[in-house]
Amino acid sequence: VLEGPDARRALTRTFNDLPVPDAVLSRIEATFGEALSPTQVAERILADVRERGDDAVRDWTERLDGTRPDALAVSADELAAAHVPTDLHAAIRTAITRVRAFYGQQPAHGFLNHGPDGALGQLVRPLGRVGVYVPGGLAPLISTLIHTAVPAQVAGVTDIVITTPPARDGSVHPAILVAARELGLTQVFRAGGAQAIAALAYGTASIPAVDKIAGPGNLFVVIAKRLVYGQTGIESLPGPTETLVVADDSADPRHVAADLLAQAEHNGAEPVLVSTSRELLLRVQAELNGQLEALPEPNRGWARDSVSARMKVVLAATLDEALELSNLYAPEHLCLLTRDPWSLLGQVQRAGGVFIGEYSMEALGDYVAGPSHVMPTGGTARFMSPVNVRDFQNIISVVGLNEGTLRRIGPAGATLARAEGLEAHARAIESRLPRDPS
Ligand code: HSO
Ligand code: ZN
Repeated sequence: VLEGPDARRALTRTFNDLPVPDAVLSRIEATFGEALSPTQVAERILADVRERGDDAVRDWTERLDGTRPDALAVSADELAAAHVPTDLHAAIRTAITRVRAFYGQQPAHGFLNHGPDGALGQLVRPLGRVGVYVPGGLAPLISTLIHTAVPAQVAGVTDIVITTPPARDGSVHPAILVAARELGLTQVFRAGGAQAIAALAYGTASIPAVDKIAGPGNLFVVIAKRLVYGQTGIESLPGPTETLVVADDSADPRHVAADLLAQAEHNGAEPVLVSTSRELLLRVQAELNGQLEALPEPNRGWARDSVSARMKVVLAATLDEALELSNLYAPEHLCLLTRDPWSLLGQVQRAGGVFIGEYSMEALGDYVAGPSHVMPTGGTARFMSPVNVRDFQNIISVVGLNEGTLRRIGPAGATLARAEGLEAHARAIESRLPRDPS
């Protein structure tokens, strides 16, 4: 149990110290025959796909995902034939409807004000082509497709390309295909990891280059997204998930443990518990062990790995300190399980999402609450936001002034230009100002 300065130190982090599990390092060594860093691996894959296109994507998919897809594109027949049980199909529709309704409320319009000065404003335009990365390593993240593509569609983007790693038999999970169909999306490609990011950034014969890549992924996906930024846009750098629960003595230890475990079952997750009650911490520990044992495999193994390798438990002196520590950590998810959680909202400064009270568990947010579950991780909530409509639009500034305004503000512009030593700028302004009569 961490306290005071120790807690502060343990919760201080930057994106650059993204945890690299030992298992990842040994897998790299086994695959490449040398000890490369994850960044070196991503760089190699990016360069290869840039040079050799589809063949490189196929080679890396074979090497890393254990299947060699002849056709990278999922065919129209395959898409049409995908089938899931009725309740799952209905749940997919519920999620789409809820996320669409949520983003429909995001103010995302421009303005253009015609006044005495002429016109000034901002045009808002949807991006041209967007790539959505859908993770599929341990679990086919159907909901991630919905939570990334819907805000793009609400923004007005019509050209959306999906990439997702194929299963070992080369297939894409039928639920992902059904979700794509429900969203009206037809471009689905079998590619994961850095090779998918490379294809979306540079384009290959099969996979078109996009203007922006969105969606979460494993360490290699996140690193690759950062490396291709500039070639193409990225919405943020969402990596392994993390949840910070703030709980006081009123919290039900069963709920606290359940919420921590729910996220712990994600690969590489980091559960953090901050409480003002030492007794609660102990009770949650006991609950956590019990609930962990009751989970089926392989989930138990995944969750146990997150809990034993990365979980942090903090005793805070007050709820104020708990919130201060949370803001320092800038969690992807902040869950408030306290007597009066609403009273803490004003103190929340840095988080991807805040989940208030016992009926708003983060797991519900992962699926059907409304806001996208693609939220900033790794401390990037200090400067990034959850996926939203604005990520899929650009703003164009509009300047349409009239002569009177030019006369009024032109001299100031020319003066600033000369102060910068930029004479041609000054003359361009003055060329349309009346000449000084003297
Ligand atoms: N909690 C994950 C997203 C997710 N959970 C998808 C279930 N499916 C990262 O926010
Ligand atoms: Zn989740």
